[in-house]
Order: sequence, then C-alpha cells, then structure tokens
Amino acid sequence: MIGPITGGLIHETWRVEAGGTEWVLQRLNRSVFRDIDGVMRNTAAVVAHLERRLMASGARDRHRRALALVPATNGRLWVEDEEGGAWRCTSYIAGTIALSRASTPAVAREAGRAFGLFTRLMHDFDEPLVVTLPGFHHTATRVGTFETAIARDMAHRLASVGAEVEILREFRPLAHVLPPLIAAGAIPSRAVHNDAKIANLLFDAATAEALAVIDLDTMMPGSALHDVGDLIRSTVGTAEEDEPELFNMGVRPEYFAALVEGWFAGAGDVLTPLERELTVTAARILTFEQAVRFLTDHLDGDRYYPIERPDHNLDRARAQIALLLDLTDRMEELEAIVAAS
Ligand code: GN1
Ligand code: MG
Repeated sequence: MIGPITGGLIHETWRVEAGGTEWVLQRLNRSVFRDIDGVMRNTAAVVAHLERRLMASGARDRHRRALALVPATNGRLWVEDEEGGAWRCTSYIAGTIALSRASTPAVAREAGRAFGLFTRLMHDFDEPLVVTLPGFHHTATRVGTFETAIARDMAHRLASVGAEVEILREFRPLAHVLPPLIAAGAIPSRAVHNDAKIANLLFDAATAEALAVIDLDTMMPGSALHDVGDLIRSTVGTAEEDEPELFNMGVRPEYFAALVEGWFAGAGDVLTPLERELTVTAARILTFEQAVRFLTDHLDGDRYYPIERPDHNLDRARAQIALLLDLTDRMEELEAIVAAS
C-alpha cells in the first residue's frame, strides 16, 4: 500500500502499488450506494463509451483521459470481503493532481472545458443507465428531507441554527425552477455526471491541463445544469467548501467568467440556448441544494458526510450559504458574463 487518497467524502480510497504499477483501490460506501452492481454497470458503460469517442477523435494520451476499470481475478468489476465491504480497482493516472477549488482563472477555464467536453462526448450515449440514487438532484425532495430533520431535531442542534434555517427557507423557490422544465422536455435529459465538483477532475501536474473526469458513480440520466451548477459552486469560491470564516467566502467573477467560457467551448453545440441561459440559476440552485444537504446532516447528527471536527457540516452549510448570498448579490454581473460568452 502507498497511502490514502483523501478528498472524496463518500468512499474510502487508497493509492496502491503492485508489481511496479500503481492502482487506485476503493472501498465503496454501501449505505449510500445500495446497488453496487448498478453503479459498476453504469460506470463500465460510460468508460467504454468515452474510450470509443476518444479513440474516434484521435486524442493523444488516450489512456490518461479516462479511468480504466481493473477487474478482479474472478473477472468481476468489484468484490465483497468477509465483512461485506465492496471493493473495486481502477487505473492510477500518473502525474496528475486533484484540486479542491481553482487556483487560477486558467484552471477554472480548464475545469469548465473538461466537463463541457465530457457533456459533449456523452451526448450520443444511448444506453440505459440504472438510477442508482433516485431523486439525487430533485432539490424539492432535498428540501423535504431538510424539513423532516428540522421537525425531528435528532441531535438537538436546531436552536443554534435558526438563522441558517430561515435563510435557506427564503431560497426555497429555487427548488422549483428546473423540475417543470425538465418534465416538459424544455431542458433535455442527458447522461450526466451529477457530482461535477472540481475535485472530481484530474489535472496534469506539469501542464495544468484537465485530463480526466473521475468518480463516475453518480452517472445517471439528469441535466447538464446540475453539472455546471456544481462545477461553479466548487470552483469559483474565494474559499474552500468548509471554510469556517464566512467573510472569506464569496464569488471570484473572473474565475466564473473563465469557467463559463471553458464550459461553452468544451460543450460546443450540444447545449441548448435555454441550458446556456440558465447557467447562473443552476449555480445558485446547486449551491442552495448543497447548503440544504449539509445543514440537514448537521441536524441529523452527521450521519451522511464524515466530519473531521465538531460542527464541520455546519461550517460547510454556512460556507455554501455565504456563496449563495454572494452569487445572488452578483446575479446581474454574472448574467452579463454568461450573455457575453
Ligand atoms: C460527495 O463523493 P464526493 O466527495 O465526490 C457527494 C456529492 C456532494 C459532495 C460535496 C454520492 O461527493 O453529492 O456534492 O460530496 N456525493 C454523494 O463535496 O452524495
Ligand atoms: Mg462521489
């Protein structure tokens, strides 16, 4: 074993060396993902599609631009240990790094371009995907779960988060923007990543080029707006997702502009005018949804997201709220950037 890879909040991940080659070994979180066969079937289908599309486009360094699944000796894509743990192995792409937010506007542009390209490459994917996490980005359902957590107040924390609850309740209309448009077909349903935070991208450590989209577990039918929204949330902030000092957290407009430019360039002509138009709205919705999820977990006593310090999920929720407020304050400025891109 070489050591743990931190950064992901759901699975446990290690970088391992065997026979002179490095691999990524993961123990999958089975209380989040109940249908591991479904997850792995989805992942295999997506990886195979990306492989074909990269081959057809003649991309150089093809093996560094997509994950490869490494089957177990019994031929299966995952194995179960005696304790019921689910394990899988993927290739380790040497010379790459993952980032928890953009360090320069050029990195933000690359992140946008890479996820835009991913959206374009997946545009003609026509295999069925298993819905492994139903309602994952159904924001109204997340709000419902939040209200249940408030009503139960299981960890007796409600009294100390009254202000946060009130702010999030004011933003509730955001939960109802996308579902009717998706249901009516005004926004296309696509095979999307659903967890398009910048940390789920590998960058070339030498050139800072964004090479590969990783963490394909949440690949499901959905909207490209959920991907670009989460990418903006995780990339353009002035601080980390769990920043405790709220005055540090806000939007970096020049990073936002660079990300959007890259996203539009990478996606090319597959995005519809409405998908382009709703970019800022998507960022606000995903930031709201993530704030709701973090605060729900804080109220529930930290049962979903692992914490490294007391009130960690509260810090995460507050940082998302600060970002949401700044995205909202700057809406006109950001909308103008999108319109000009
Ligand atoms: C989780 O597994 P990871 O760290 O890539 C979560 C995402 C959240 C993200 C917040 C399956 O992603 O939805 O946006 O944390 N994944 C799942 O950092 O819940
Ligand atoms: Mg994930």
